[in-house]
Amino acid sequence: MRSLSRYPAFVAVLLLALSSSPVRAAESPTNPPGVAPTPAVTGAPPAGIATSLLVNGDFETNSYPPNGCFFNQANATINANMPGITAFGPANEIDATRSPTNCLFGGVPQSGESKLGIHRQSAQFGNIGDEFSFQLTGAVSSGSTYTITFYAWSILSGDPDIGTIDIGLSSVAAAFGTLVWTTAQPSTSSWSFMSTSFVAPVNASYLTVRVTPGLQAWIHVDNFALEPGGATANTSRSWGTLKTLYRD
Ligand SMILES: [Ca+2]
Ligand SMILES: [Ca+2]
Repeated sequence: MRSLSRYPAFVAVLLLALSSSPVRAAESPTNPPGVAPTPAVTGAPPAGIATSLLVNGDFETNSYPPNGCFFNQANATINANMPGITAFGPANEIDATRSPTNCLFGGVPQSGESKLGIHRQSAQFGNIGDEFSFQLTGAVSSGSTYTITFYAWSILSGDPDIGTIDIGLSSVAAAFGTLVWTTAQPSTSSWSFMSTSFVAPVNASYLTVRVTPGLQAWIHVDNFALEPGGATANTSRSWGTLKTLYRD
Protein backbone atom coordinates (compact mmCIF):
# COMPACT_ATOMS: atom_id res chain seq x y z
CA MET A 1 0.00 0.00 0.00
CA ARG A 2 2.87 2.30 0.75
CA SER A 3 4.18 2.14 -2.78
CA LEU A 4 0.72 2.44 -4.32
CA SER A 5 0.12 5.61 -2.37
CA ARG A 6 3.21 7.06 -4.03
CA TYR A 7 1.91 6.36 -7.53
CA PRO A 8 0.37 9.81 -8.22
CA ALA A 9 3.58 11.56 -7.19
CA PHE A 10 5.58 9.21 -9.38
CA VAL A 11 3.37 9.94 -12.39
CA ALA A 12 3.78 13.66 -11.70
CA VAL A 13 7.55 13.27 -11.84
CA LEU A 14 7.26 11.33 -15.11
CA LEU A 15 5.04 14.04 -16.61
CA LEU A 16 7.50 16.69 -15.49
CA ALA A 17 10.33 14.84 -17.22
CA LEU A 18 8.32 14.38 -20.41
CA SER A 19 7.41 18.06 -20.49
CA SER A 20 10.91 19.38 -19.92
CA SER A 21 11.72 20.00 -23.59
CA PRO A 22 11.14 23.61 -24.64
CA VAL A 23 7.71 24.37 -26.03
CA ARG A 24 7.68 26.98 -28.73
CA ALA A 25 4.88 29.50 -28.67
CA ALA A 26 3.12 30.24 -31.91
CA GLU A 27 4.40 33.46 -33.39
CA SER A 28 2.01 36.33 -33.82
CA PRO A 29 1.97 38.10 -37.16
CA THR A 30 4.01 41.28 -37.20
CA ASN A 31 1.87 44.36 -37.64
CA PRO A 32 3.07 46.91 -40.18
CA PRO A 33 4.58 50.11 -38.75
CA GLY A 34 2.04 52.73 -37.82
CA VAL A 35 -0.82 50.38 -37.09
CA ALA A 36 -2.53 51.32 -33.85
CA PRO A 37 -1.96 48.90 -30.97
CA THR A 38 -4.63 46.27 -30.50
CA PRO A 39 -6.76 47.12 -27.46
CA ALA A 40 -5.95 45.08 -24.39
CA VAL A 41 -8.08 41.98 -23.96
CA THR A 42 -10.39 42.33 -21.01
CA GLY A 43 -11.80 39.64 -18.79
CA ALA A 44 -10.20 36.82 -16.88
CA PRO A 45 -6.41 36.58 -17.07
CA PRO A 46 -4.93 33.55 -18.83
CA ALA A 47 -4.66 30.35 -16.81
CA GLY A 48 -1.50 30.32 -14.75
CA ILE A 49 -1.30 34.07 -14.41
CA ALA A 50 -4.06 34.63 -11.90
CA THR A 51 -2.07 33.29 -8.99
CA SER A 52 1.33 34.68 -9.98
CA LEU A 53 3.26 36.24 -7.13
CA LEU A 54 5.05 38.67 -9.46
CA VAL A 55 4.13 42.33 -9.72
CA ASN A 56 4.07 43.32 -13.42
CA GLY A 57 5.40 39.95 -14.61
CA ASP A 58 4.26 40.75 -18.16
CA PHE A 59 5.79 44.29 -18.11
CA GLU A 60 2.50 45.61 -19.46
CA THR A 61 1.99 48.11 -16.64
CA ASN A 62 4.34 50.92 -17.62
CA SER A 63 4.37 54.61 -18.43
CA TYR A 64 6.40 54.45 -21.63
CA PRO A 65 4.65 56.17 -24.55
CA PRO A 66 2.93 53.84 -27.05
CA ASN A 67 4.62 52.62 -30.21
CA GLY A 68 8.12 53.02 -28.87
CA CYS A 69 11.32 51.00 -28.70
CA PHE A 70 13.51 52.14 -25.83
CA PHE A 71 17.01 50.77 -26.09
CA ASN A 72 19.77 51.07 -23.48
CA GLN A 73 17.67 52.51 -20.70
CA ALA A 74 19.41 53.58 -17.53
CA ASN A 75 18.32 51.55 -14.53
CA ALA A 76 16.72 54.65 -13.02
CA THR A 77 14.66 55.17 -16.19
CA ILE A 78 13.38 51.60 -16.16
CA ASN A 79 12.52 51.94 -12.48
CA ALA A 80 10.66 55.22 -13.04
CA ASN A 81 8.51 53.71 -15.82
CA MET A 82 7.83 50.14 -14.72
CA PRO A 83 6.10 49.59 -11.37
CA GLY A 84 7.21 46.47 -9.58
CA ILE A 85 10.45 46.24 -11.57
CA THR A 86 13.83 47.27 -10.13
CA ALA A 87 16.72 47.38 -12.62
CA PHE A 88 20.10 47.28 -10.87
CA GLY A 89 22.69 45.53 -13.06
CA PRO A 90 26.02 47.32 -13.59
CA ALA A 91 25.59 47.25 -17.40
CA ASN A 92 22.76 49.78 -16.91
CA GLU A 93 21.36 49.27 -20.44
CA ILE A 94 18.12 47.28 -20.35
CA ASP A 95 15.99 47.57 -23.50
CA ALA A 96 12.23 48.05 -23.11
CA THR A 97 9.44 48.11 -25.68
CA ARG A 98 5.88 49.28 -25.85
CA SER A 99 5.05 48.35 -29.41
CA PRO A 100 3.07 45.76 -31.35
CA THR A 101 6.16 45.34 -33.56
CA ASN A 102 9.36 43.44 -32.78
CA CYS A 103 11.31 46.72 -32.48
CA LEU A 104 13.68 45.38 -35.16
CA PHE A 105 15.08 42.53 -33.06
CA GLY A 106 13.66 39.14 -32.08
CA GLY A 107 9.90 38.79 -32.20
CA VAL A 108 6.88 40.81 -31.23
CA PRO A 109 6.35 40.63 -27.45
CA GLN A 110 5.27 37.14 -26.43
CA SER A 111 2.38 38.73 -24.54
CA GLY A 112 1.00 42.26 -24.85
CA GLU A 113 3.24 45.01 -26.22
CA SER A 114 6.10 45.15 -23.76
CA LYS A 115 9.16 42.92 -23.39
CA LEU A 116 12.62 43.54 -21.97
CA GLY A 117 16.03 42.88 -23.51
CA ILE A 118 18.85 42.10 -21.09
CA HIS A 119 22.49 42.01 -22.12
CA ARG A 120 25.78 40.72 -20.83
CA GLN A 121 28.72 42.57 -22.31
CA SER A 122 31.98 41.29 -23.77
CA ALA A 123 34.99 40.22 -21.73
CA GLN A 124 36.64 43.50 -22.77
CA PHE A 125 34.05 45.23 -20.58
CA GLY A 126 34.27 42.69 -17.81
CA ASN A 127 31.20 40.70 -18.89
CA ILE A 128 29.06 43.05 -16.81
CA GLY A 129 25.32 42.51 -17.25
CA ASP A 130 21.83 43.87 -16.92
CA GLU A 131 19.89 42.56 -13.92
CA PHE A 132 16.43 43.30 -12.56
CA SER A 133 14.02 42.10 -9.92
CA PHE A 134 10.27 41.65 -9.66
CA GLN A 135 8.53 42.71 -6.48
CA LEU A 136 6.45 39.85 -5.02
CA THR A 137 2.86 40.15 -3.87
CA GLY A 138 3.65 37.71 -1.08
CA ALA A 139 6.90 36.52 0.45
CA VAL A 140 8.57 33.36 -0.80
CA SER A 141 9.20 30.98 2.10
CA SER A 142 12.33 28.87 2.44
CA GLY A 143 11.49 25.18 2.05
CA SER A 144 8.32 25.72 0.02
CA THR A 145 7.96 24.72 -3.64
CA TYR A 146 7.34 27.25 -6.43
CA THR A 147 7.00 27.12 -10.22
CA ILE A 148 8.56 29.79 -12.45
CA THR A 149 7.54 30.25 -16.09
CA PHE A 150 8.52 32.81 -18.71
CA TYR A 151 9.56 33.17 -22.36
CA ALA A 152 13.02 33.97 -23.76
CA TRP A 153 14.48 34.67 -27.23
CA SER A 154 18.22 35.05 -27.77
CA ILE A 155 19.39 37.60 -30.33
CA LEU A 156 22.65 36.82 -32.13
CA SER A 157 22.86 39.88 -34.36
CA GLY A 158 25.48 41.64 -32.26
CA ASP A 159 26.67 39.10 -29.71
CA PRO A 160 28.50 35.79 -30.21
CA ASP A 161 26.83 33.67 -27.52
CA ILE A 162 23.28 32.35 -27.17
CA GLY A 163 23.51 32.53 -23.40
CA THR A 164 21.14 31.38 -20.68
CA ILE A 165 19.04 33.11 -18.02
CA ASP A 166 19.65 32.94 -14.26
CA ILE A 167 16.69 33.17 -11.87
CA GLY A 168 17.37 34.19 -8.27
CA LEU A 169 15.63 34.98 -5.01
CA SER A 170 16.55 38.05 -3.02
CA SER A 171 15.54 39.79 0.18
CA VAL A 172 16.28 43.20 -1.36
CA ALA A 173 15.23 44.73 -4.69
CA ALA A 174 18.66 45.70 -5.99
CA ALA A 175 20.77 42.55 -5.48
CA PHE A 176 20.63 39.24 -7.33
CA GLY A 177 20.53 37.20 -4.11
CA THR A 178 20.58 33.40 -4.30
CA LEU A 179 20.65 31.57 -7.65
CA VAL A 180 17.79 29.06 -7.91
CA TRP A 181 17.80 28.11 -11.61
CA THR A 182 19.81 28.50 -14.81
CA THR A 183 17.69 27.85 -17.92
CA ALA A 184 18.56 25.95 -21.06
CA GLN A 185 19.60 28.04 -24.07
CA PRO A 186 16.64 29.86 -25.63
CA SER A 187 15.88 29.58 -29.33
CA THR A 188 17.41 32.27 -31.56
CA SER A 189 14.39 32.26 -33.89
CA SER A 190 11.29 32.05 -31.67
CA TRP A 191 10.09 32.46 -28.10
CA SER A 192 11.16 29.52 -25.91
CA PHE A 193 8.92 28.61 -22.99
CA MET A 194 11.02 28.26 -19.84
CA SER A 195 9.60 26.46 -16.82
CA THR A 196 10.80 24.73 -13.70
CA SER A 197 9.74 24.04 -10.15
CA PHE A 198 12.13 24.51 -7.25
CA VAL A 199 12.26 24.40 -3.48
CA ALA A 200 13.10 27.90 -2.25
CA PRO A 201 16.46 27.81 -0.44
CA VAL A 202 15.84 31.17 1.27
CA ASN A 203 13.04 33.49 2.30
CA ALA A 204 12.65 36.20 -0.32
CA SER A 205 10.67 39.28 -1.27
CA TYR A 206 11.99 39.60 -4.84
CA LEU A 207 12.55 37.32 -7.84
CA THR A 208 15.67 38.31 -9.81
CA VAL A 209 16.70 37.86 -13.46
CA ARG A 210 20.01 38.17 -15.32
CA VAL A 211 21.92 36.73 -18.27
CA THR A 212 24.17 34.01 -16.84
CA PRO A 213 27.69 35.43 -16.22
CA GLY A 214 30.73 34.39 -18.22
CA LEU A 215 29.65 35.03 -21.82
CA GLN A 216 28.37 37.76 -24.12
CA ALA A 217 24.69 37.48 -24.98
CA TRP A 218 21.52 39.52 -25.53
CA ILE A 219 18.26 37.83 -24.54
CA HIS A 220 14.70 39.16 -24.77
CA VAL A 221 12.31 38.05 -22.02
CA ASP A 222 8.55 38.35 -21.44
CA ASN A 223 5.53 37.04 -19.56
CA PHE A 224 6.98 35.85 -16.26
CA ALA A 225 4.86 34.10 -13.63
CA LEU A 226 5.78 32.62 -10.26
CA GLU A 227 3.24 30.36 -8.60
CA PRO A 228 3.24 28.41 -5.34
CA GLY A 229 3.48 24.65 -5.73
CA GLY A 230 4.67 22.35 -8.47
CA ALA A 231 6.34 18.99 -8.89
CA THR A 232 10.06 18.89 -8.12
CA ALA A 233 12.48 16.12 -8.98
CA ASN A 234 12.99 13.64 -6.15
CA THR A 235 16.48 12.24 -6.39
CA SER A 236 15.71 9.52 -3.84
CA ARG A 237 13.53 7.65 -6.37
CA SER A 238 15.79 4.83 -7.48
CA TRP A 239 15.29 2.12 -10.09
CA GLY A 240 14.56 -0.16 -7.16
CA THR A 241 11.66 2.10 -6.21
CA LEU A 242 10.34 1.87 -9.77
CA LYS A 243 10.50 -1.93 -9.82
CA THR A 244 8.81 -2.12 -6.44
CA LEU A 245 6.03 0.11 -7.70
CA TYR A 246 5.12 -2.22 -10.55
CA ARG A 247 5.71 -5.47 -8.63
CA ASP A 248 3.13 -4.35 -6.10
CA1 LIG B 1 4.60 41.54 -22.18
CA1 LIG C 1 20.76 47.29 -24.18
